[in-house]
Parts: sequence; structure tokens; C-alpha cells
Amino acid sequence: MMTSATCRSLGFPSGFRCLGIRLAVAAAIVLPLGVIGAHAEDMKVTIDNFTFAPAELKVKVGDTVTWTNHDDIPHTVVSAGKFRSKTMDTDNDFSFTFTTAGDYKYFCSLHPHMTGMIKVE
Ligand SMILES: [Cu+2]
Repeated sequence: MMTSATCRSLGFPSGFRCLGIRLAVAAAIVLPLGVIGAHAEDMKVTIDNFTFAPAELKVKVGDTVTWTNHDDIPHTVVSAGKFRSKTMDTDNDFSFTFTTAGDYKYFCSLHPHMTGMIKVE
């Protein structure tokens, strides 16, 4: 616990104000972490019948998208230079956490006509 003498030496006029500042500093450290933790979501894209659903998905920075392959043939999820899944067999999934805003076009490298888009804002 900081004493008022310590506060005065730091230029604060009273112990009360010093405590208030300490609480504000503590809140400033804790609150952003809480907001980020509460806000991050796990979004899902399914692969069914050679189609990504939804084909276009809007997420927020910090969200994680999980693709799950429901077809009985393998697929991949590839966004050039951004992310690349391994080959997913039936019911396998792949997750990627988006930390930068932007439009991420992706496709299946085994069936390049299969395309999708993640919009990160
Ligand atoms: Cu495929």
C-alpha cells in the first residue's frame, strides 16, 4: 500500500487521490484484457457438397474461424500467404485466428473452384 508521504513525493497532493490513480491504473490494465477476452468469438464454416458455408463470413479482429469438412472426400483451406490447412478428411477441422483486418479470399487447393471469403474488421 502506497502511503500519502510516497504520494506527495510523487507530486500527488493527498493519499486519497493517490489511491484513485492507483485504481485507475489497475482498471486500465485489467479492462482491455477483459474486453478482448469477452469479444473474441469462435466462428464456424462448414464444408458440405464441395461448398463453403457461409461462402462469405464477417468476423472481428481476434476472432477464430474453424472450418469443418462434412464431405466424405478430403478438402483444404488455403489463403495465399495467410494460412494453409493440412488436408482435412471427413469431420476434420482447421482453425485460424485473425489478428489483422482485411479481406481474406481462400479456396480448396484440391478443388480450386471451391472459394470463400473471410472479411475481418
Ligand atoms: Cu476440396
